[in-house]
Amino acid sequence: MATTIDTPAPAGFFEALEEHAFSPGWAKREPQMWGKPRPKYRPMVWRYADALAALSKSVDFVSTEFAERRNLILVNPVPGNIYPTCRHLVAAYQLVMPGETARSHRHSPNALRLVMDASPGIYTLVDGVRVDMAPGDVVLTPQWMWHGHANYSDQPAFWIDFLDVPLVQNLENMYFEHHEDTLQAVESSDPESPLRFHGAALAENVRAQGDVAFGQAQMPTIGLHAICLAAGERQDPVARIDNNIYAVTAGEITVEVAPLGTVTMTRGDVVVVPSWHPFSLAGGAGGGQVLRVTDEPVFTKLGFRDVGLER
Ligand code: GTQ
Ligand code: FE2
Repeated sequence: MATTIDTPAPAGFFEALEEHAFSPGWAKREPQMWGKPRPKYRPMVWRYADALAALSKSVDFVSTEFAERRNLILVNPVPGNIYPTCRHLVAAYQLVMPGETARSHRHSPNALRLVMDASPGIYTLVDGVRVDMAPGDVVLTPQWMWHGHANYSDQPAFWIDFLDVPLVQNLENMYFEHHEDTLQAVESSDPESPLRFHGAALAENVRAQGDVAFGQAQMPTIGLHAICLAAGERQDPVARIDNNIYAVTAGEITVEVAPLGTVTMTRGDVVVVPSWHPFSLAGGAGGGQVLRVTDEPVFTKLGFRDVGLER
């Protein structure tokens, strides 16, 4: 074993280092490497009913004319955090009232929404193309595509947004701009847009296959899976390298994860399981379906998924 002989630093040595923006690597204020992952974020469940109630109240004093979006961000409840749902992703519940539009903009982050409640006449306008939204649909707005929303139905529209904003912020690549027209003009309509995944088709495919991955061609950083679990069917517990947000799309799903314990979730409820937390999902009474939104593609593309720790 190597031995080191430590002698005191000359007077003023550390102060002089600081002047040159140096810090001694042998005496760090806090360690920067550790033996096992230390997940910063924690598991959390959000209830659709709570979001519906709060968003419905907010209508009295928040209009989409002034707010960029009428949305409630699912902020991971670790001390000091004010935005991310987990390290690389953020989720939000959004409400657009009948007759309202949410103005067109574009940004470097990728985004998608999972439609919870919508009637005919509700659509997202993507680069001037009208893409209709029905309950259960997933509509993608990949990076830098213009997008705005319109509700020309007689019912409120609720959906859940997912974006890779925290990843993009970590990459120092966040930028955003408004469209010169408040809502971009509709140039055409494409109900079968490749950016739209119909809820009905997803539900049917997933009943047959259990797990259906989709949207990978359009979204480089966000993985999407429709997952179906029969009553009592339980996934093996795993601790994943990636971060996962699950939103229940039908039926009942239970999630088991410390420190939450076993939690039963129904349509519109969301759970985040940040990386390295062992967890398992199971079908509740009557079974259920979930949308899994994950940053797994980031780890895969960068080569971090299959090296290192035994997991
Ligand atoms: O609908 O374009 O929840 O840009 C957050 C940022 C929704 C959106 C959010 C957004 C949007
Ligand atoms: Fe947006």
